[in-house]
This record gives sequence, C-alpha cells and structure tokens, in this order.
Amino acid sequence: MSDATNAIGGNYDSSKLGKLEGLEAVRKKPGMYIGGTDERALHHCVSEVLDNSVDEHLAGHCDHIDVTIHVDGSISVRDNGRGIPVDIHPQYKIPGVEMVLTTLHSGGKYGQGGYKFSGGTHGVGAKCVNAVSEWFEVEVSRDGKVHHMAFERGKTTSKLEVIGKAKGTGTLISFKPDPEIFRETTDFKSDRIGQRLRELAFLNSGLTIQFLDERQPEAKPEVYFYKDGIEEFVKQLNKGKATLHPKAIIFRRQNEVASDDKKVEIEIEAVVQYNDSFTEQVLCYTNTVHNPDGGTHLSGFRSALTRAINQYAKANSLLKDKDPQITGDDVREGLTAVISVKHTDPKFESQTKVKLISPEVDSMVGSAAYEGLMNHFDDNPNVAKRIVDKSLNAARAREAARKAREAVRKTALTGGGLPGKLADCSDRDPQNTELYIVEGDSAGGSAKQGRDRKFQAILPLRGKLINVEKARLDKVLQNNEIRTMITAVGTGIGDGEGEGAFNLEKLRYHKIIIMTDADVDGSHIRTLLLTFFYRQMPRLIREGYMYIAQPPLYQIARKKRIEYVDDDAALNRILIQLGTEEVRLRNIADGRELPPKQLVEILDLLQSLEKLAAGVRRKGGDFEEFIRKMDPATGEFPHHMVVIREGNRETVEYFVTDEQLARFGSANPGLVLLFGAPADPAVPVVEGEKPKKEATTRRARHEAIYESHAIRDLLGRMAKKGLPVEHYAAQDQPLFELIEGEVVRPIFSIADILGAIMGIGKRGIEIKRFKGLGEMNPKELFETTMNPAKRKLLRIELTDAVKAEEMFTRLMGDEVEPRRQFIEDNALNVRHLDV
Ligand code: 0RA
Repeated sequence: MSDATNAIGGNYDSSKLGKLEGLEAVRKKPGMYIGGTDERALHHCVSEVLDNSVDEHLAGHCDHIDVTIHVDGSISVRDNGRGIPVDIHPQYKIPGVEMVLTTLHSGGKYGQGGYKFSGGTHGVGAKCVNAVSEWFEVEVSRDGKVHHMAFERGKTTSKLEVIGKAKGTGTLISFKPDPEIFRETTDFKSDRIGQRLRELAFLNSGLTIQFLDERQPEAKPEVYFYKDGIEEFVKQLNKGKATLHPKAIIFRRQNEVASDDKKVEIEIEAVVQYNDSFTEQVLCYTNTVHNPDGGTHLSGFRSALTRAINQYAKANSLLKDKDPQITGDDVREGLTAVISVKHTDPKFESQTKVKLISPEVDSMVGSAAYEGLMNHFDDNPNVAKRIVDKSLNAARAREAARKAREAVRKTALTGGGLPGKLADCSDRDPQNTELYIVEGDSAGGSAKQGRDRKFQAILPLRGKLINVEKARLDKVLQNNEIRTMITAVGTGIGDGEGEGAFNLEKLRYHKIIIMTDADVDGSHIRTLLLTFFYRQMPRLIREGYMYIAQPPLYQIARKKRIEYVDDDAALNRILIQLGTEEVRLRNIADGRELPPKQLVEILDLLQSLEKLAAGVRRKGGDFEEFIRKMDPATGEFPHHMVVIREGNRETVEYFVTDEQLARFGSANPGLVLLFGAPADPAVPVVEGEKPKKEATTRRARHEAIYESHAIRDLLGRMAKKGLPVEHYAAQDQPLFELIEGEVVRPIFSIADILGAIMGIGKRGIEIKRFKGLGEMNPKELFETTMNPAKRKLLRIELTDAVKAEEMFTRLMGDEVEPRRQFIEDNALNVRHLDV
C-alpha cells in the first residue's frame, strides 16, 4: 500500500500510524518478538516484565518485587524501583510511560533506563507484552503521585491519569494474555513462575520477591529472600545430600577487559561445593538469565577445575604411579556449582540465550576459578585431599563402568534381540510407535490385552527398581529391569561418542510413556524411572520423547454404572450434566422453560463467574454490591476498590473509572489511601490505635479489580441469554422455578441456580478417588489412559534443572524425612508432579 492510498480519507498522522503499526507488527509476528505463541512464550511474557523490575534492582533502585496471579488468569508485577517516567516527552509530546509501553523503537531518553547490566531484551519487552495482551495496565508511583494508564491489545484505552497520592516510588504492571494470540493456552503455571522467582532471588541477594497465586483459594504469599545469594543456592541444590566439605568454595572477580576493540565490564561470582553423589550439577547464568547449554563461563570453569585438582594432587604427592589419569569427567562427579556472570555486552549463540559465546569470559572465569580453588586447597588441605580422593575413585570406576556399558551394548545389539517381557508392536517405524513402561505385572497384563498392538508396545516392570541415584553406574547396569529397559528403548546410554554411547537415531519408539499407579509406590517407581532417564538418557527428556500417562482422577458409580473422570473440572461438568437431566428450569417472567442445552451453557458461565467473584471477595469486596455498582451508561464494572478501616469496621467504596477514584481522594483529604498494600489486611490500623489520631486520619487501601474485564464479558453473555445483570442478586420475588418431577422449587437469584442443580446432580452417585491401574479392566484402561483419541499425556519437560535435581535428590537421597514428607504431600496429587 502506498502512502497516497493511506492518506485517502484524510487525517493521516504519520507519527501515530507508525506507532500503531509498530505494535500491530508484534501481534502479526509474535514469534519474532516473544518467541512464539505457545506455553513457553506465554511465560516468557512474565519474564519480560519481570526483567525490567530486576534491572531496577541491578541498578540499585529496587529491593522488593511482588508477583500475583489473579483469578481471571491475569498477572501483576509490582516493584519499588524509580517508577517509569511520566513526564511529557519533549519531541513526541506523550508521557514517557506511554512511549515506553507503546512505541517499538523508543531509544534515547527512556530507552533503557541507563542500565549497566541487563537481563532483558533492551526494553522492548514490556511493549511487546502490551501488544499481545487482551488488556494491560500500568500504575506508576513517582513524584508523590500515583498514575494509572490502561491499554487493550496494545492500544491506549485510558490516558495517563493521577489517581492518588504516592508514598514511595515504583511500578505496577498487570496484564492478561490475549487468547487470540496464545491459542494453545493462556494458563500461567504457578510452579514454573515460582521457580523462576526463587532463582531470581538467589541470583540477586538482598532482593525480596513475593509470590501469590490467588487462583488457589487458600494460598498464602511465598517469600523468596536470600541474604547470601548463590551461596544459599548451592546449599539448596545440595540439600539432602552429604557434602564433602561444610563450607562452600566461593570466588569473585571484577574486571574491565577488551572485547572486539571495545571495553566491557565483567563481574564473576561462583560457588562450588562437592557432595558424595556421582552426578554433576553446574548452573550457569549471564545477567541472571539461565544458560542451559553453558558456554564460555562453563568451559573456563571446567578446565580450571581439572587443572587445579591435578596440579594440587601432583604437588602434594597424592597420586601414586599405578593411579589412573584424572580427567575432566572424574573431577565432575559429585560437583555442585553455580556460576553467575554479569556482563555489559554479552554475546549468545542464539536469541534464546541458551549458550554464552563471549570469548573473554572463558579466560577470566578460568583464572579466577584456578586461583580461587588453589587458594582454598592450600588453606584447607583436608578438603583438598577428599576432593582428590573422590576424583581418583571416579577415575577407577570409569574403567569398570566402561566395561559394564560395553556388556550392555553387546546384549542390546547382539544378545538374542529384544527382552522376552516386552510385548512389541507390529509397526517398525519409530515415528508411529510408543512404548508403555508399566508398573507391575497385573497392570502390565491389562495393558497388553487392551493396547492397540499395531503401534503400542508394553514393557511391564516387576518389583523394585534399583536406586540409580545411590549406586554407581556399573552396579546400575547389572540390574535386570534396567537392562531390559535400555534394550527396549534402543538408544544406548550415557553421553560422549563411540561404541555403546547414546544414539538418538536408534530410538525404537518416539513416545516413551511411564504408566504407574497414583499411590505412594507408584510415585516412587515413577521417580526412579525418571531419575534413570534423566541421568542416562537426558536427551530423551530434553527433546520431548518422554511422557507420563494420566489415568483418570475419579471413579464415579451411579446405578451400577462406572465412569472415570479426568479432573475436577470434568467432575463438575458431569454433576451439572446429571443435575440438568433431572430438572427443568422455568423462567417465571415469560413462563418459558429453558432448553437443556442453554441451561448447561448458563451453568458453565455461572461456574466461571463464581471464580471471578472469589477474586473480588478475596480483596475484601462484596460481589453483589460490586455488581450493583455497574455504570449503566457504559456497562463497565468497578476497576477500583477502596477498603476503609475504622477500628474493627470495614467499609468499601467502588469506582468504575480512574477519575471517580481521583475525585474521591480529593474529596477526602483526611483519608490516607495506601496503594500497593499487601493483599492480607495487614494495614497497621486496627485495634489499639490511639483515639486522638483516629479522630482525624482514616486509613484505607486501594485494590485494583482486574477481574472487572472478565466479569463484564461474562455478564454480557448471560444478558444475551435472557439473564439480566440485575437478577444476579437475590430478589423479593422468585425469578425461576426449578421443576423436578412433582417438586417445584423457587429460585430467587441467578447465582442460586448453580448450587441447586449441582446438589441434585450429586444425589445418588458415589465419587471415589481412583488409585490403581489394576482397578480397571483392559478395555477401560485403554479407553481412559491409552487411547490416543481420548487420553491426556503429560510431556516431561526439563524447564527447570534446579527443580528436577531437587526433586530427584529429595526422593532418592539419603535423608529420610524430606522424602517421606514429599511423598505424603504428593501421593494424592500426582498431577502436580512437575519435572
Ligand atoms: C525508563 C527509564 C527509567 C526507568 C524505567 C524505564 C523503569 C521501567 C520499569 C519497568 C518496570 N519497572 C520499571 N522501573 C523503571 C529511569 C527513570 C529515572 O531515571 O528516574
């Protein structure tokens, strides 16, 4: 399209159009800006917003970040940094905050906040998130004022407005991801976000991060704060393991070096502590971003470690002539370390920052590590000797393991073919086939009978699996169940190259599915299996070939008929279904009965509305009152709430617009209105306040009601179905009649329909939590858990190495108490086992 065509119709404002097109570009090509539209990209949005707040911390202006997931699926990030500038930009004539959040290439004045080290993508983050959000709001506390502004899909819907007085400074960004963009899911995963927040708190000592998921009705905020930073991180990673030396080895270095003919500043901090396990765990970060594929910091560290241990061993005559050579692999057994690099201009292999490639980091980490380790060894000869001994042991075991691996490989490749226990499938193309690893012979039998033998292979496992975490590889490989599994999978194990090494091309099935009972034993076996795959075939997990079968959660029995139900949502659907089969709902106003299909739709909407209502109530609001405060002219519901405390009494005011809230503030100068007060009513004015003070000052907290958008949409849809907003609350006269056979029950509000029908649905059925696979016959097992058309598989992701490590150690390590606790916490909750 030419400019001339654009100009037709007049009013062509190039600057405005340019900006608009800017964010449109993000919506058109989300892949380019936020890395896609899947679950990963969804969570990436949170990181983008979070990174800005962390940058404020790195620059020394922020020590507190609050993250909250709301019941409508939106999320807020609040920091106490300087606040995004709100003054009018001299050239563009719009407030800085609007520039920062709506213009794609706003360098210069508000460009990057002048940050030295930045984890974010040069400030493009927040505006991209704005572009892909159904709505996006920002609240800035700065210059003694609270400013507010709102957007929808990147376009300004509410101009910058002062809504109150600010106590300090800071920024609050809230947004709801747009389902038009994120078509797969818009559901934030609490675990995933919590893990990242904890990791950030480790990497930024002194920063307090608070996290609350309001979707969990009883949830309390979690607080992450680590005074000693990555030292505590390493302690955490080693939790449950016996360490070789109580005090971790720490080294730091700060330098200005030349890179590509220009000066860069680099800061290095690393913490090292050995444990008595056989696995390595080294996590690398650049500007607080995790680099799962390592890079120059990792290579520098690794070679320094090998050099230091060999050097110390030789200099102190700890090696005998017959001892084998200590290699890099040997010094890494039982090694736990975190390396955190801050760099003014880091270079990565790709956009995703999985690998650092800045060459100058290698030698700087190398020399810092070598000196740090040698100093520590010289000061602590006992520690040094223990580490050398451990490395030597590893070197000796390496030889034994090599022989064992060789033996496994031989049986796998030549030794009479596939194991007898394996019921293989007939299709030979791995792309089409799947392997079920099943706990126990009886479930294994059912799976064999129920499966589709064309593409589904079954491998039943008998008895206890060897604990791969506590045994050395040569022992593990002597175990029969393990050998059978390796042979069936086909790839071989371990990393490295050459004979017997892991080879993905030999993978015999492109889905490896673990199927265990939903009880304590089942979760134990599943963890053992995952540990084995994680240690010996990590690429199977990393590249998405591993799955966990998801048997149904409930069994419901009704008039001798048995049904299986996936989860709570499905159970509710069934209760509603059953309830509606028994009743008819008559609208008294027009005497007509609602068709069953429409009734089910309405009940669905009511369920969603209940969740949103809980969000309003959680903040201290009254949902019926909230609904009454709708602005009849615009159909908008309150976006702000002010909760006023006087003694023990609490009163609540509702405001639809920013202006109404601002006006209320001006009209009540004696009222101290706190923005960003904790969700718990911890505002310190309750009982015992001195009376003379109370007479003049009242205190209140502001609550933003993000649910307002979703409530408006839902109630709008209900109104279209003939249920007006006014009827949500109880009326004097009945609105409906619920007719069940001879019985007619009056219903006084829309809200009551749901409870009444669910109650009827529950009658006469028995709901049982379903545990053992063996409780199902072969046909049921296939239909609920194995049939590709109906089953739900959980793909195992290693999004967070830290969490996986910790979980594996907790379950497999030596300490009994955390293991018992973990199993108890999770036994009934297999669905939340995230690895
Ligand atoms: C631009 C300039 C300045 C700060 C920020 C942006 C800023 C952005 C975000 C996003 C979330 N929290 C934030 N905090 C600050 C510098 C402001 C100054 O110099 O006072």
